[in-house]
Amino acid sequence: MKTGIKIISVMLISAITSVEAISQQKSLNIIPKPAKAVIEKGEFRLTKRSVIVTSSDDPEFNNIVRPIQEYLQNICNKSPLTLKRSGKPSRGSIFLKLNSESGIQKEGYKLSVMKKGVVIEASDFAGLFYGVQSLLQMIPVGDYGESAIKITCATIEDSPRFGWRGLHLDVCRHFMPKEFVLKYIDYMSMYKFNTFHFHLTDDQGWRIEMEKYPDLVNIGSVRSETRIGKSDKFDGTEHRGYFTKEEIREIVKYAAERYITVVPEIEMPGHASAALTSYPELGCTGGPYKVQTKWGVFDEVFCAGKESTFKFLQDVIDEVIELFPSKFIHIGGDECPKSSWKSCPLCQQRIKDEGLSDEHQLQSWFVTRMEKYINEKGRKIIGWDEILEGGLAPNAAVMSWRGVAGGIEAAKAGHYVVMSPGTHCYFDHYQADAASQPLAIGGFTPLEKVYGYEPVPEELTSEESKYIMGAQANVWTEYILSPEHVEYMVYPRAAALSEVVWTPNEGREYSDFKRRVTTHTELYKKIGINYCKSEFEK
Ligand code: TNX
Repeated sequence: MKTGIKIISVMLISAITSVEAISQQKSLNIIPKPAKAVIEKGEFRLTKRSVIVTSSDDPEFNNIVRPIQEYLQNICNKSPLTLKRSGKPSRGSIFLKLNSESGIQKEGYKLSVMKKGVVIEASDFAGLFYGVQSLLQMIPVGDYGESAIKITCATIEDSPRFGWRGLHLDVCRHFMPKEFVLKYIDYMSMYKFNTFHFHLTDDQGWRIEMEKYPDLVNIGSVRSETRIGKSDKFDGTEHRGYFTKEEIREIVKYAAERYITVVPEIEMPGHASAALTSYPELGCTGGPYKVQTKWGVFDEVFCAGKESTFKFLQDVIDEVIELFPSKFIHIGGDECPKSSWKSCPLCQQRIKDEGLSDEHQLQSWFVTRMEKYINEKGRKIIGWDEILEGGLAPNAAVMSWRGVAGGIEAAKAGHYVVMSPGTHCYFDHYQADAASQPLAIGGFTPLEKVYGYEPVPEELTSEESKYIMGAQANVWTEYILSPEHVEYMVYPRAAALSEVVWTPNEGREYSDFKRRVTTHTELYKKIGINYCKSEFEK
């Protein structure tokens, strides 16, 4: 009797295991999860006879073909496929079809994996690029050599929920080399992020070369030492680094080839110590200032009373606009203490002359003046939610970081918003029990919390919700000293956020995501992304 039960239970367990194995195999494991996906019977076999065919000879197809070839070579250990430009689909081919009449939404795609071949169709190149990302994620990670790659047949119709799917990187607190920035952008594109917010200036370092103001990097990109962790000690070691214009151009081009817009952030009026150290005459007291060696908020800010401040900032913006084709220029606007303006005769005079009531309005006047200049150049400004204080500049978009209240207020007033609340979108926060983690700034934002984020606040009507452009995660590097550490803080949380900003809510479920992201850790290992393993060791 006992043996009988044992046999039945063994049979049951093995039956469960084999069903699991099949469903595991049959699951597409795509992140972010596509809006619609149907698994079909059979599989497509990618062999060395397979070819890539493009629907025209437009050179932009290079951006679409390149990731396929690189993935096959570097991840699957296969030779590149033959490329036929401007052909028709043939048996066994991957056909890339650009069709502006397809009715497929911007950045969307239709992917059909059939036994006889693969077709990816889109109405723009970004859509084709995302179709390719999905296809590549359907290849089980492995070393294929001479064997065929089998891809489960499926039909996918997909397009993003939001137009702003962002990740940010602070290269001021700790400088990150160009090679890493490129890698960061490349991995973003795998998860269909389309906006890279590049935080380039802050109290602890100015990181972008400006021709008119060479001291911004000669002086402003160097700090004498850095506070060690949260201790009272300093490391006694100089920290320096900046991007030349040439490097910036390379980054912008590399990102564009992956359908990612680089939004530069030039901080004003606060977080300006590095700029003021380089050009002390731009501060209220004239200095001396120093490139800060610890973290926090500093009283030294750009003087709002001097015309030379605006001449300087406009010159900087001219050079920035020339480098970055983005529609938005981020002007910071956060954490600007008002004490130096309070005791500055020129700032007080400005308040009087402009009929302003206080220093908050002076900040608003400052930002509005810069906005006008930037608008005249055909661009828009976006700033942290402090730019709401004292009145929002007329065309400004708001990045809501101190919770969601700023985002709600701005959307209700008809301004565009990017949601990035500290509660869910700060990847400098802990992602697991602090005792098990490298030192972080604080907070607690584990994978499931990120996954559970809803960028459209309940307080908004459907009309107002249209102003929510999307969401992004911020990666501040006060306590993140190296590229490896950045990756550790970002992965796997970026995978969770990618689904928040891409997938319709109805299709999202954490346990299903968790299963898929677990399969992605194989990919992380293979490509060498340093990720946090805490969630996978439970
Ligand atoms: C607040 S978010 C800041 C940054 C810090 C960050 C640390 C924002 C607009 N300002 O300067 O690095 O907190 O989490």
